[in-house]
Amino acid sequence: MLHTVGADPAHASRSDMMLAVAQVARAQLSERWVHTQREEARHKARRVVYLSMEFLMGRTMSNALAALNLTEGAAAGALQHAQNLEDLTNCEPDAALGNGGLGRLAACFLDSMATLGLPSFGYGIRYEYGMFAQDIQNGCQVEYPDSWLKDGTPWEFPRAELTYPVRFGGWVAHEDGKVIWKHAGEVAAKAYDMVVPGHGTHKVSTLRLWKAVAPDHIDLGAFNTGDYARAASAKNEYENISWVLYPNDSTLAGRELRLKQEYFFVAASMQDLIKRHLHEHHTLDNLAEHVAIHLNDTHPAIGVAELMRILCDEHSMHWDRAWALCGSTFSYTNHTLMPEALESWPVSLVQHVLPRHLEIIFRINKEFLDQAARLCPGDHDFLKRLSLIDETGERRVRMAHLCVVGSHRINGVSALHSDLLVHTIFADFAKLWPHRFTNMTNGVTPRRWLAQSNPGLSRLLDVSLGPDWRLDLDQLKRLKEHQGDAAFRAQFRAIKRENKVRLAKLIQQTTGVVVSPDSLFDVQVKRIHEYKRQLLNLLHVVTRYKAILADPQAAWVPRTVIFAGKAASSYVSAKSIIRLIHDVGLTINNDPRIGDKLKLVFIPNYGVSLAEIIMPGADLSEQISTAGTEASGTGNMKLALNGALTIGTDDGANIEIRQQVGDENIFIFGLNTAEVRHLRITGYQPLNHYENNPTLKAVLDAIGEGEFSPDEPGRYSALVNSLVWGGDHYLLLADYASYVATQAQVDDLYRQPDQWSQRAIANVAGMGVFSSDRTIGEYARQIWHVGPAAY
Ligand code: T68
Repeated sequence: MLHTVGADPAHASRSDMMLAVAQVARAQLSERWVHTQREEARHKARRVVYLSMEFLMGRTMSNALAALNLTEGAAAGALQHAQNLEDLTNCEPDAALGNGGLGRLAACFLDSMATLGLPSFGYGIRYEYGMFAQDIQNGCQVEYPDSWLKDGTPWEFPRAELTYPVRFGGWVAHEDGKVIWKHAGEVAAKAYDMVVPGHGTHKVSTLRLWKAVAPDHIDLGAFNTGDYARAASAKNEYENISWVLYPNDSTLAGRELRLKQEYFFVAASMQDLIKRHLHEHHTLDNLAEHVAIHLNDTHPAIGVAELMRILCDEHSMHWDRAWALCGSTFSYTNHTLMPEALESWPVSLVQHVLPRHLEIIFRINKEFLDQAARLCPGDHDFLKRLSLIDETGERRVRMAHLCVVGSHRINGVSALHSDLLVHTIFADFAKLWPHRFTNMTNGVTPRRWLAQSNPGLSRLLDVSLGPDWRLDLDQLKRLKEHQGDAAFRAQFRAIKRENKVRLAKLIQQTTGVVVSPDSLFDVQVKRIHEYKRQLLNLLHVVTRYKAILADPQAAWVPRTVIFAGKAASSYVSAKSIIRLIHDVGLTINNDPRIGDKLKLVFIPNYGVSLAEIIMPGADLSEQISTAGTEASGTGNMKLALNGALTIGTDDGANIEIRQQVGDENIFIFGLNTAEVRHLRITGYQPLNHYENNPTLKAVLDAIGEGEFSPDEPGRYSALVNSLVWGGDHYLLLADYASYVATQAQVDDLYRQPDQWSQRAIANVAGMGVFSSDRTIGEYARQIWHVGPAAY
């Protein structure tokens, strides 16, 4: 406290205490880190480089203490100062450098890479402002900047010596066979490292984040003349590149600044990895033998062109050789089939920002299309579909195509998703290169999502199975032996209840609504998006509300329906859904005829740390996307791992969860992917469902005519019309009846607490394969060919 925080221990504040504990962990991690780096360099280890625009890390403290085996020591230390460790860890802001699933997956993967001892580097952007903070005012989402760095963070290591220039714009000179990019502007990328501690090992990996800094000379001129305002604005123009995370999940943000962000972090990371490689190997000829570069979605796709530029223009490598090297270095994960999320950049914009890269992309495309034409001569439609350039309308570069031609492996994130990839958006490529396409089903780290978030269940597992499940989640299978033990089930139930009490407190603090921990906690937490169908959930809530009013004496199973999630700031219908949840909640929660039978709450500002409280307290996990739209889902895994039962569609990883837990331990409803496709082809008529199902009609009319918004009766007419008259793109009305009927089965089971616990335990027992250690093991063996370092 005295030496590192500079505070008097006798008068230390809570955040002083937090910083002091962090410094102890930081010092120990530093030692491990330096050792890991030294050994990896000495052994010239083959490394994975994971390029991602997003890393949704959450807090670091508890995870660091657990990795160092310091949790108990820290708790005892805190107690000496009349503090408890939980209050200290709560002082740390989340590092929310991501939108949702994709960013959190990257964070779970870092944890597993370190834990498995894989020599690995994550590279991303050190956003000054992460995912916006969500506030709710009069039921509406309001966004606030997330200034997570305002008080500094004890977890980063600025690397002043690691600064690389990143260039933009200008034009390209071709002089005597040499190519010279006469760039127009340059910004410096400065490295800030975050430690990624492994568990059960002393290995520590690195997350290296880049901050954009104006080059020194920029403001000198203005500064010297005393024009400080101009100096500041010139500086800002450069530094805004790493200023803020784009808060769009699953939609393309086609802005120049976004393209610059993508190139900025890729260019810096490439220079860094090439410098390291040259230092260890003195040639780039063997780059592919020592580095595997992974593209987390298409956001770092420009890396393919950048590596070609470095090899050919800067190191005079022959094009064909460079291209072969590229292909064996890169691999790519696709996270979505949604057309609005598929990145494509106008050719004119790429020309303006990255003129040399555009030339390279054109050449890659030409050679690729020549090759394809030799295989399928005369099939112009085929070539048009394959092209890296979309020529319909304004010409655009298709970034996913660049990734596919530039990678030796391309994977989806669940069995269904990977299968759809090769039958839909990548069908033509799969014809050319079937062996390139594979599946890597997602996983989540059991350290954060069970050991850290659910101490009660962790203790029970330790007693029943021993502590090894943290590093070998398949151990959970052995819970089956305990499922038949009534005393064990009672303990399991007691733990769930404690977690629900904790969640109920959080609900009261954040929403003011008092909910009963004895009610069924029905949870849907994820980004708000039409394809995820929060609105279908809400249709069920309103259905139930009306049914309770119609028959108040029936034996209703009390329910608390819990939502949380952010809507992209510009996504009007998603914001309208948030408001509707609040309006309906206001009506139901204040209706004295309803009491505890039904409550509806929306917990604001969903993020990693809130999720750590919500997941352990859930009974029912809502995974109700239209079949074929949710690539995988990872919240589904976290909830089941914490003993929630899933009600879900035949979509994404739900299908594999069902295979693991068995049909009797999951509630699957609605149309499957083939049925969705068939219905769409044959002509879906939502109006028929509206007219033929009086319950559904009453619910939609109530919402559409203003029963929940009497001050503004037309508030939700557009939302309802988009279902009944607007085509109901995500087929809510088609799945409604099946969903409501399945919810009744959920009630029936919940009436038998012991039966319910048995099935909840079966869910935990089946979650072994959904550890990100399994996922990363597969990537390492099958795609990256990287093994744990043996030192
Ligand atoms: C998610 N994708 C998938 N995208 O929706 C989810 N998009 O099914 C899957 O489990 C998860 O990835 C991990 O594989 C996303 O989260 C984005 O966040 C995103 C961000 C920027 C632009 C487009």
